Parts: sequence; C-alpha cells; structure tokens
Amino acid sequence: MAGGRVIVALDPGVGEPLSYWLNIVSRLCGGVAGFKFGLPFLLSYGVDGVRVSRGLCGDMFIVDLKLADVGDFMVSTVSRFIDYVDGVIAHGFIGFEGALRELKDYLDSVGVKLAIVVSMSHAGSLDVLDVNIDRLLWVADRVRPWGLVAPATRPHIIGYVRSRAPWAKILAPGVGVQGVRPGDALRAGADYEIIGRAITRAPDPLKALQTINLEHEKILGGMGVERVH
Ligand code: BMP
Repeated sequence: MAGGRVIVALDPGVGEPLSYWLNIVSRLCGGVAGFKFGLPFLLSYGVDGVRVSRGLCGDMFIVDLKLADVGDFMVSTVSRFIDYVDGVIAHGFIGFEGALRELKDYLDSVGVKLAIVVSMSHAGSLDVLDVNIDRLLWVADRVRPWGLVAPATRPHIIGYVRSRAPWAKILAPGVGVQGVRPGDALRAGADYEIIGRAITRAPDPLKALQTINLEHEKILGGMGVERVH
C-alpha cells in the first residue's frame, strides 16, 4: 500500500539494466506515494518496463512525457501504456480546446489522473512559463485536472498555485540534487515532492527514502496534518 508524500522519479542513464530500477521499485513500494516514469525510462525499457514494474508494485504510477500535442495524438500516445498507469503529465501551455480537453475526457473515461505542468524547476521557466502563470492557471481551471506540477525551487510559485487552485494536488520537483531540502515544498503548500536522484542514486535508496519520510512526518505534524497519507 502506498504511503508518504514522495513520488520517486525513475530516470535511468543510457545502458543501465532494468533490474536496477525494478529493485528500487520493489524495495520502495509501499513507502512512497508513487513512482514517475519519464522519457529516459520509456526509451530504455519501453512500455514493457512499465508493465513489468506494475507487476511488482501497486503504488501510484505516473508516466511523465510532458505531453504537448494535439488531443488525438496525445490520446494515441497514452493509450499504449494506459493499462499500467494511474496518472499522466501534460504541459499546460498547449491550452484547452483541441488538446487538454480531449486528453482529460479520455483519461476520465478510463479512470486515469491528469497532472498539468504550470511552472518548472529550472531557471528558464522564468522566460515563458512563469510570466504567463496566470494564463496557465486559467487553462488549468478549465481542465480541472487532478494535479498541477509546480517547482520546489520557487516556493512562492507553489504558494501562488496553492492559493489559485485549492482544488488541485500540487506535485513539486526540484528536491535534492536540484538544491531544495526535502519538506520545503510541502511547507510551501505542495502535496507531493517528486524526488529522483537523491533517492535513486543514494548508496541505500530505502534508507534515503525513510530519512525523507521522517522529515516529512515532522513537517506535516507541525502543520497540523495528522499523518502522512
Ligand atoms: P531529480 O530529483 O533527480 O532532480 O529529478 C527530478 C525529476 O523531476 C526528473 O524526473 C525531471 O524530469 C522532473 N522534473 C523536473 O526536474 N523539473 C520540472 O520542472 C518538471 C519535472 O517533471
């Protein structure tokens, strides 16, 4: 059973064996909110890699291709792995009609969650995304997805997204290797921290996760949130 506020990003390097990642999925299963599979994973191991991982763990699986296409093609893309996932991530800047509306309708019809990127963790997000955050949140409000992706690296953006979209789960990347301390994004209003290398490249990934989960428990306790769900 899933627990905690960490979504572990599984991002293999070129030539790494699938077994390394399957071992992480089995060891961490039950102690995380979920796992995120991105392009590196899909290109290395294909949909089969996700299918095999699903056989090991029932936690929330999110496929993150940061989709940014016309609706029909996004639907065609996600239909290839839809049986093995609980959520997918798409960009918000593609807008509603002809894109996110079609994707959301399809995902609703099969019971899979959608999360939309409204801001990113790197500095270049300021160039286009952040100066248009109100417009992106307007799109998000039309789509009403399950989740929004906003950066742990800029807590004021998380706070802003929290205030403008109280209905959304906020998923925050940028913790660990990108410089943010575990728990800071939760403090700012995020529901989940997306964490990759700080866990998957640690000498003992399970220990690294447990340390972060303890930190999260403390922070959520201090915020009056009774337990990690
Ligand atoms: P790491 O914790 O190792 O830096 O990994 C971060 C993960 O979050 C990666 O999978 C990356 O694709 C993703 N991510 C990000 O870093 N910034 C964003 O704005 C959006 C992301 O999905």
